[in-house]
Amino acid sequence: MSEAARKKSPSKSQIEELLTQRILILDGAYGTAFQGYSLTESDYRNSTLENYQTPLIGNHDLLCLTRPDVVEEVHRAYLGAGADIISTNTFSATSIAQADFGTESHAFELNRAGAAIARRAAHAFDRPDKPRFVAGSVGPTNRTASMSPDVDRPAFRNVTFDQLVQGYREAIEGLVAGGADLLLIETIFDTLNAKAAIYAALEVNDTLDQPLPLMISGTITDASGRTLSGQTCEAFLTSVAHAQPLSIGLNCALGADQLRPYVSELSQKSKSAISAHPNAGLPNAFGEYDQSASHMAEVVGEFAEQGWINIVGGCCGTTPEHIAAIAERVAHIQPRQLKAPGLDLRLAGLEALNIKADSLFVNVGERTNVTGSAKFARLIRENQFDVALDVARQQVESGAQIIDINMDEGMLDSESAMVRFLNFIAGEPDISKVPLMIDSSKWSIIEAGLKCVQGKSIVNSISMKEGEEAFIQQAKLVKRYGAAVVVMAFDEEGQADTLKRKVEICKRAYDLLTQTVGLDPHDIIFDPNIFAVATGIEEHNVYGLSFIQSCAEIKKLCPGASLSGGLSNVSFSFRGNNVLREAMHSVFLFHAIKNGLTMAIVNAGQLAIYDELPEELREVVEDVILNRNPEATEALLTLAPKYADSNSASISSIDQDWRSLSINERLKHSLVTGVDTFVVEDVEESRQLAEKPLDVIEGPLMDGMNHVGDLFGAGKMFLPQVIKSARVMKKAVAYLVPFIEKEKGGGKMQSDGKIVLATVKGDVHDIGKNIVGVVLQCNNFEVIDLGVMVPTEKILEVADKENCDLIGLSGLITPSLDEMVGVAKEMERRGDTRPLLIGGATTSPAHTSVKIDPAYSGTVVYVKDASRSVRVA
Ligand code: THG
Repeated sequence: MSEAARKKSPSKSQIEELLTQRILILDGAYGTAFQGYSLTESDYRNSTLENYQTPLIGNHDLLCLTRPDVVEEVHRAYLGAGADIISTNTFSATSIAQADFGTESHAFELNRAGAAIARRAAHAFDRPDKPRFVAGSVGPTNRTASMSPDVDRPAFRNVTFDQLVQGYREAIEGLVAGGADLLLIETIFDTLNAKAAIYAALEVNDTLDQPLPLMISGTITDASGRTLSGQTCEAFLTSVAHAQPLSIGLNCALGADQLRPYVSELSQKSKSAISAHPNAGLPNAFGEYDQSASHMAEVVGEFAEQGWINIVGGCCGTTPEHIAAIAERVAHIQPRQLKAPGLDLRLAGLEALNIKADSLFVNVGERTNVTGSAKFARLIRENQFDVALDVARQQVESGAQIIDINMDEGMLDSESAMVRFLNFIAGEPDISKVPLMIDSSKWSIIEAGLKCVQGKSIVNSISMKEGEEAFIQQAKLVKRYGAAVVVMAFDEEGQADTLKRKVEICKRAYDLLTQTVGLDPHDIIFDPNIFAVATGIEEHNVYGLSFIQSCAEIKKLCPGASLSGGLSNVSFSFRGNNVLREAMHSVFLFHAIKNGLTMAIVNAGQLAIYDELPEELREVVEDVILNRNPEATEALLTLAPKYADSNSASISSIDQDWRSLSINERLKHSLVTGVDTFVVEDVEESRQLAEKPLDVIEGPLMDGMNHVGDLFGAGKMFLPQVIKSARVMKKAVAYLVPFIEKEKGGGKMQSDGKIVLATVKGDVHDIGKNIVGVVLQCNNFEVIDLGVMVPTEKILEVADKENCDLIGLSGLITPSLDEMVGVAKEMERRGDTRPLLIGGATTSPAHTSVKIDPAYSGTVVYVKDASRSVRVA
């Protein structure tokens, strides 16, 4: 490497400074540029490459060695067009991608030459007021680490994380040697590949005085707005955030127009600078890109005007003419302002999970644990991984927002079981949408797991049990793999059992992690040890209370950190009596959450509701958990037989007294407890009493759901329970629908209008919306229901295509409010004039009139409940 080239490298802060001053221009396509040179096979060969049997034509990266003049000419054309940053012609120059041509042994040389050529060209154009930068291009390779190339073998991979790291390291070392100023990890279609590239880049950076800033650019392959490996934009952002990239963005795949919503989203959600280098439109029937320079400049110019971007350029099909037009268009537009880092624990599977200080309690599914579930253990032992997947799926369906996976068992090859199961999960989008918690007491198993997950997962766990050195070493790796981490309150002397030791150990670990390791405090989750109580050993009686008290203190001493625990541990001494165990879990959580517990590993399908516990049971359990009197254990043991269940049923099936309540109370009870056993017979009874079948929905059923909403809002119900309620509600509504339709006289009548209904993106709640759909259909409206999690684009496209008269949006959670404002804005931009109907639990007349209405010049109507929807429509 030339020392001059190395010294020239700007630091991250220098470029960051420049990025605040203006939008930087990136170059355009290389492949299409080379096509203009009518190159032949001999152009791809030199003396070292002349004996290859396979054709090398089309392996453009080889030109760095064989026709450096051509490569340099293209660089110069882009520099001449105004590019501040040129990327090296090394997109496929890893040993892994080159292996297709048999040229893998040239990988280092290709990268070194590619960077040197670009550096030479950049030097020639450097001016003090317009420095030029060389971004070493690091492509995705032609293999995917998180997807199987063979449909019949879902856990199979044709490349491993370690192989990718090795290939990337060599390529990056070549780029550094050739004088690259930045590294551009681009066209990411599998985030796990990108994480390997980041891992390699951070390793190489560790050896440099002046680390190379990283630019990261993903690619979206279709209108779903997801990467090829299935991640949403936000999940992708979260999963690569540990790289602390200079910029993050999107390139390739779609043209600028199609990239619009995703660039907007990244811009809202990322803390880094934002880059975009789209294709020149979508390929035409001949595979050519034919969007004109002026059109593309107009589209990305609008991105710039929206304040979304800091770096812009082109990908496939773009030429120096495109880059010149873009440079001119954005020259006087202010760059996007950089944002301060976020204050939440960010996790991701295929979807993002952000846990904020005021977030509700987070459920981590415990069942995918060979020591925690006999069934799961048997399935893994018998190698029935595909069936074992159902255990994971069922946790997610019951409301687990994260799943804990543990393969620690003496008779098992735990490491390979972990890898295999995680690879299986990666192929199941309904499971892998949630972040994973990789649970093992052996670091090697955790590390093997980290190499399989593209999202941002949680390491469970590390501790100081083997001293500070091992702890720091593991924490550094956690950071490099881009995970969050559970830290057990465990030191050289053992597990912390007293309040004092729990707090002291966590604080000591916190200081090491934040000061020595440099971990973001939001990535730290303390587990102050939930131990079994009521074991008969007197010292154990205070364990529950110590944990609960420690939560509040640790929260105070360790700002930013979260708290977790293994809930089912607390009731180990009542194994076999699920009713008692559930009651203990419910009481324990009730108090621990009040003291700041963020999440817990729980049996998501089986959580009792504190308020619904039989009074006498709750009293005694509370005595035990809070250690309120020395006879508590004895009292609980006395009560135990009364609640002992013969068929391991759950608490809600024990108490049948509620059957004697009034019909409305019974419906409410079924909804709150999520028990569907009697709901159909009760709904039928209520229907016979009601004037109209619709009155049952709008009366007792909605009352019941409102009560659920209140309990949820007060933290007395958790997500898994709300999901159970929703299922009961759906069952009730489904029963009533035929009656409602019959009442309308069936048959098709002239439609009074057509409405498209959708629960907005990011939200999965649809009960209210579904009722609106039923009600409207019963009143002669044609309803197109797009379901849940519907992106703005899709709603508006369908509205156009189906010629709808109205658009109706629904949402239950707070972020949906912003999403609705987004829809209104987009309708305004598209010149829509249709009325927009807003409904759902968090929506309000105030928010609708103050935030949504001003964004759209058409009519915006707040619809209080389903019964109003007809008149409004
Ligand atoms: N902290 C952290 N991680 C943990 C724990 C913790 N991981 C494991 C464990 N503790 C949490 N997970 C479970 C899972 C299941 C049970 C308890 C804790 C459990 N299982 C039933 C039993 O053993 O009786 C199994 C019944 C069945 O076979 O279905 O109780 O504390 N960081």
